[in-house]
Amino acid sequence: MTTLADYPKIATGKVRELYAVDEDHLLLVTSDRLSAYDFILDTPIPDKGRVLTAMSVFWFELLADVMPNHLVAYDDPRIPADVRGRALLVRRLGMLPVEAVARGYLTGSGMSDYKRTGEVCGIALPPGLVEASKFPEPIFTPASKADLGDHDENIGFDDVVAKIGPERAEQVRAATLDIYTRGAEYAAKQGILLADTKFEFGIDHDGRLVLGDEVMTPDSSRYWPADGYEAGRVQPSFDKQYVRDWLTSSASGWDRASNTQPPPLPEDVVAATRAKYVEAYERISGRSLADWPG
Ligand code: Q0Q
Repeated sequence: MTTLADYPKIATGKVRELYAVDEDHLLLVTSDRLSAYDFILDTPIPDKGRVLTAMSVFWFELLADVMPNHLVAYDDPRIPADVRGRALLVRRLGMLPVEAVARGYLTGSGMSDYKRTGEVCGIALPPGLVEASKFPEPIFTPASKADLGDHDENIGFDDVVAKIGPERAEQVRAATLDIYTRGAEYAAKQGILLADTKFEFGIDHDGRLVLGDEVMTPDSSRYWPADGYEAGRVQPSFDKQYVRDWLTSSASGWDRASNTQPPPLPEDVVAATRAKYVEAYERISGRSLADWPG
């Protein structure tokens, strides 16, 4: 019987781990951990790992006709029972050293760069944009891969060319914008705005560009409710708002400025947050989480 201990751990993220299965395969495991205000919270969100794994599989399957991906299996004897449903067996790729970010709206580090320079990643934007302004067209805003705990640094297209060459850079930009556009249009029909997202690409043995990592999940993307969307203010997070509101309320006793570990979450906040993850998956995919392994 296969267990996780059989596989060497080769990478650790904030909420995910990566294990080596064999020469050609890896196991990408997503935990129930939630990150807020740059802290990994003490309280897990039950089924978050399963929902985000099921979400990536939904997008891999929907996009398979336009973009090769690294998914081999999500229910396979090589996947240990204790992580089944929140683990993906994937092909080992030569990962490109670029965070391939697409943005449909102005927010976060994009807004910070815009305020400072009128640009994001060297792309000049029209004057007068405000928080959460929707761009006329999505923009490719790559970032360099930061170490665990650091924020990625926005870079220009020329920096991407310097890292991976002009042809690959063009290919990554085109794929990033195409996949994001498809995902954002699909999600918008279900009342969820994908404001931005981060992809990771790799190269397979045949030299093909392959979509890796997780895909358009609430951890790799900003999910906003379409209901109530209004440019000019910070939008609520579809999935993380209950946690953010409780942590910054007097009820938590936590001071964000203290830079101390946030307190454990109350059960009602955990339950409401779990429900939002399940809702996002079921609304976008049209599938029931009950039908997902684990
Ligand atoms: C690979 N990561 C991410 C990561 C820490 C995940 C390397 N198919 C692949 C993949 C994928 N996906 C990777 N390497 C080779 N082939 C993915 C950023 C980092 C924990 C989980 N790092």
